[in-house]
Amino acid sequence: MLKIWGRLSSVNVQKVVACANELGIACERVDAGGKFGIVDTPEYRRLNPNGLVPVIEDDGFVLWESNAIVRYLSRVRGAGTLWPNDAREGADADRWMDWQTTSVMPAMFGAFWNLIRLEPDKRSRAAIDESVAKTESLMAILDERLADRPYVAGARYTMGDIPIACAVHRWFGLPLQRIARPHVEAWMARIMERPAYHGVLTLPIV
Ligand SMILES: N[C@@H](CCC(=O)N[C@@H](CS)C(=O)NCC(=O)O)C(=O)O
Repeated sequence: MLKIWGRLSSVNVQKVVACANELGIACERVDAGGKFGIVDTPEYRRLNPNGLVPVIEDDGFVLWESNAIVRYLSRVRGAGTLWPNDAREGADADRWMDWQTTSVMPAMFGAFWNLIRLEPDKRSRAAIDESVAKTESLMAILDERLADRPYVAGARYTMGDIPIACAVHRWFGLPLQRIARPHVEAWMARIMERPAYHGVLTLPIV
């Protein structure tokens, strides 16, 4: 059975669990990271020398990096569904996955960290403002993308939607004023209708 290491409060773990759920893969999840610890033990470091979550074990195959895991599960279990068989559709899905990791998460980090993880007296207003400005400019790009298609790679829900959906869920959950993004909001409503996200993106942001 697929084993997933990682706490569900992690956006990167959320991606993997939503992907496994979507594909109907039976799995066992072990809470690790954050208050659960484990990630600094020698046993865990043998699985992931970075000491981060998530990690999967699939019949002896160990893999870390959340988007690589989403791609792997999609490729082996979701060919033609989550994993597009068409090269251009696949590249398109890939593009939004990379964009989530390399653009959206770094932009959003300051707002998330200051508003959720730090005590009020430790927060930096400047860091929050800078993070919000950067994230809003990225949300404008996503909103435009979703203006004339239901999912990021086109007409179908693919692996490309998973990481950015988990990131946008976090963005929408931050206690701050956001610019209305009607197309992103409509897409997110479609995402949240999928049973794969129930119990995953329905938890409080901590
Ligand atoms: N690029 C990595 C990042 C993994 C990462 O930063 N994980 C965070 C949680 S989102 C983590 O393990 N933090 C330490 C902890 O939870 O103890 C991935 O996408 O898997």
